Amino acid sequence: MSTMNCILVGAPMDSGKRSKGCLMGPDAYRTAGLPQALRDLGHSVEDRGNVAPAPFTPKPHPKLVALEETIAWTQSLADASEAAMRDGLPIFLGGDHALSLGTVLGAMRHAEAEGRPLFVLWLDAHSDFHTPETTDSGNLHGTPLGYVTGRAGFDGFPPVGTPLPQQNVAIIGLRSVDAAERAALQDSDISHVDMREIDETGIARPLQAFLDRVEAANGLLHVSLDVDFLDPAVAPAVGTTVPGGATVREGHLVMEMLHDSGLMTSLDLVELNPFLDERGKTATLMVDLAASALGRRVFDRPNRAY
Ligand code: EXY
Ligand code: MN
Ligand code: MN
Ligand code: MN
Repeated sequence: MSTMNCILVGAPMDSGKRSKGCLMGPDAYRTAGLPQALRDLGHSVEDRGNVAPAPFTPKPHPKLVALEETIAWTQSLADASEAAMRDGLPIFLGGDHALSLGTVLGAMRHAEAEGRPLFVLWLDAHSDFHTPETTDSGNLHGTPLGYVTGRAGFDGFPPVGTPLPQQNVAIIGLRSVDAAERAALQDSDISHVDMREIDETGIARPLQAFLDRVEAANGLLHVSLDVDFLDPAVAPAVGTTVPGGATVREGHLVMEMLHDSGLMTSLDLVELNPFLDERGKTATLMVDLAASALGRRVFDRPNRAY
């Protein structure tokens, strides 16, 4: 990947769940030095500030948390995503994972306009494959992959148009999947890689197999990095921690392989809740991971002199 025009888009979205704090995420990434880290790698950085949701009228829903607000965010983020895709490499600063309802929809629209397929790499402890009908919690941050792959039940949301093909989605890091999602996933063509598989075979093999498919299809690649992909010991600032997550090195290996592939065309950094952080260590790790995806290395290539 050569030097890029990195476009930072703040998405202080907190409507995807009940617990609050992700609204502070965008400024935490800025404070943790993301813009300068990218400039230090030779990239140009355009910070477009924070997106606001489209106008909406709150209407309490018997089950779904902040439905109208989430729909309004989806509308505005899809537009912001499609526009940013035209101008460079968007990096969305979340905000909870419901922001991906809009960022992936915008990437889908852009990919369709380019006549290329979109692929999505979902780095997460959770599959986020619910629909508003299958979720028990009513938290819509557990539904973005259900929405973009065209599952039923998203009445009132922007129409997805041609759904993202399930075989174009890989979820890596799984260790907390609800029964309804598990049933739907097992019947799907989504590549779902759990931590047990990563324990046994390592994270590189399934990731490289997916990247090879993206390259063979001349695809665009949207990467969605949820803080809870990582082990809570190294990334505590998230409301949905699940023990047994990816190590710091597994996280960096994924990002370094993404950079080596040159395939990533947009990136979500989601679910950071600075209110739960320890002296900014999670925000700093996420910035370091983003920098690895944009080319930060100790050495350009391994030293084979040994
Ligand atoms: N599957 C659970 C639910 O739907 O409530 C937990 C979802 C957590 C979602 C976070 C963003 O990854
Ligand atoms: Mn998630
Ligand atoms: Mn998650
Ligand atoms: Mn399966």
